[in-house]
Amino acid sequence: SRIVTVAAAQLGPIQKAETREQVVARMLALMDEAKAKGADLIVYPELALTTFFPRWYHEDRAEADAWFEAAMPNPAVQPLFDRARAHGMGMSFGYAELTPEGRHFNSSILVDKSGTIVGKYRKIHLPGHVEYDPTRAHQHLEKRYFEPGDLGFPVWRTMGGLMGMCICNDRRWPETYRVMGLQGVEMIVLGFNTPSVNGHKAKEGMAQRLFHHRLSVQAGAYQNSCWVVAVAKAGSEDGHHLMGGTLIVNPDGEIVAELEGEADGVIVHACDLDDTRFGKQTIFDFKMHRRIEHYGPITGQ
Ligand code: CDT
Repeated sequence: SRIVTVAAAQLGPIQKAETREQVVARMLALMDEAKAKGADLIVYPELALTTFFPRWYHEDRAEADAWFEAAMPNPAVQPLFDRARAHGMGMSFGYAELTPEGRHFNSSILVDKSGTIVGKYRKIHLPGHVEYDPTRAHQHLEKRYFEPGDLGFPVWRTMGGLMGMCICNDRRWPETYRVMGLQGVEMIVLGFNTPSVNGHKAKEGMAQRLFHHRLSVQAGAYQNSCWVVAVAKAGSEDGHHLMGGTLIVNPDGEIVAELEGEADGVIVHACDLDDTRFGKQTIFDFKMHRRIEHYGPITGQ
């Protein structure tokens, strides 16, 4: 067996006025709790360091740069890197990335147990819209503030396995998992910020949103025979509610751990990466069973 003991570290709400330093203090407390529970990898949500700022409209986009990190690590997050290394723990979290060339991405990183950034992912499926939309119950301006990721869906051999990342809306797209599945991915980690109501569709409430969330990650895990660790930022941010639903799914698509509630908290599970073997060698042996001659329309051919 090859065990990765993973902690899914949900963050409760982060208000607009909260600083990086305040959030990092909360993340450190979760990291210590994860360590006490035996974790060797901790996973935090999408845009973990700030409120979910794409709900706020800045007419002048440059103003929104205050939500972005121009360097990673930087002094505000250095304590996370130091503590994780001291604990001998890997880590993944999401943040808004501002590159030296002035490009903007919704990104996440994978940090190994020595504190080295071994992987970076830039969110590919950006939901929402570019301009202020008065017909919506709330704004979702990811398409205004970020460009689509340009790094594809790589996987990394680290911490004893083949690891991949995606972010929030990506989890609803089967292609996300399959591109990593084709590279043999054994564990996918992802963070999300999902408003508990649909800004367009009044009838889609939290129960249905939680259902679609579980459906997506359970299907992705099963159909690619991999572990999926999905971590929420949850609760009411300045009156805007985000659903919870932090959970860990095994390669059979079963939920093995799920966090109750919408506050800061961790769930820990010992994931055996060898449990991915059976599915990958049988029904989802892609080399043996895929019929790509019929898949052209998926890639626009
Ligand atoms: N952060 C993020 O991608 N949230 C989306 C909300 C979809 S509604 C615009 C999600 O897929 O959960």
